[in-house]
Amino acid sequence: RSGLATEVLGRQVEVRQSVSSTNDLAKERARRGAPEGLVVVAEEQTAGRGRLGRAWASPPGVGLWMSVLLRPPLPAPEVARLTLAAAVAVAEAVRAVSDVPCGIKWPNDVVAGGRKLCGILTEIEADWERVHFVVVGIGVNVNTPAAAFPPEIRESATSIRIEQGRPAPRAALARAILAGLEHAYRETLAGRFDGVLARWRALSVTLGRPVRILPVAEGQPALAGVAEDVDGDGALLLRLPDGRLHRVLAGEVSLRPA
Ligand code: BT5
Repeated sequence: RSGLATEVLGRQVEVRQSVSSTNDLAKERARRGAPEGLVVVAEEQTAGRGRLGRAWASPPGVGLWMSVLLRPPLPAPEVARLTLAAAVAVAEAVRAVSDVPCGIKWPNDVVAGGRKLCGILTEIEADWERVHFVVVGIGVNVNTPAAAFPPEIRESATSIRIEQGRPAPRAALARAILAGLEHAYRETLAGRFDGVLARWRALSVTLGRPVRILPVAEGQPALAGVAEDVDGDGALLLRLPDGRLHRVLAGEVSLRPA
């Protein structure tokens, strides 16, 4: 258990040198009946994934590439709450183990100085009756030097080490994230997601700002407005210029500053 301050998350931990994706390994374990709380961590991912098939750069030895298996008794639409809970856990953990004043960019990024420090990929396996399992994948650039990022993200990505000018302990960060996520998970299951949402709002760098929504699928409108709030399903409420409130679901869009 190596000093974990959690009861459920991390009661089984699988540490790997190199995997394709910790989310894929966690899903494989889940399908074979692995218990809730399984954590998969790898030094390196050779095919780390973001949303919508995007690649996640996961160089060896410098990042925290981690997946958490949950079996939440929640209806599928409420599973998005766990992504917000994870973002809160990461942002608070980064603030606890470093001097980096990070914030949350809706829906799933933790950012510092406008650059991406962490991405979260929540994957769900469910049928029409129930949610079988959820894998929350968390990627944090902890000690990544700028040169280790692929050229195409060198301007948009950052690490704790780049931001504070010295490295941060990966194990302590992982423990803090798991403790925070376990707490937020309990609160969510106990019907107290409001408290998690309040912390999400306090850490948000999106709310109150003008944003543009870029469509990621054919036929979606491009929209501009002011990010007014998020709702209990994690959807962004966008105030349009004509005064209407438009609800935007994560996964459907890409967000840019206006
Ligand atoms: C995400 O997707 O931000 C979710 C990333 C989740 C990664 C974790 S690591 C553990 C687990 N196992 C996995 O295979 N995945 C999870 P999205 O919002 O789609 O953002 C992806 C975009 O972020 C890419 O298209 C790049 O522009 C950028 N990007 C890629 N690698 C990055 C990095 N290391 N740091 C910052 N930005 C990155």
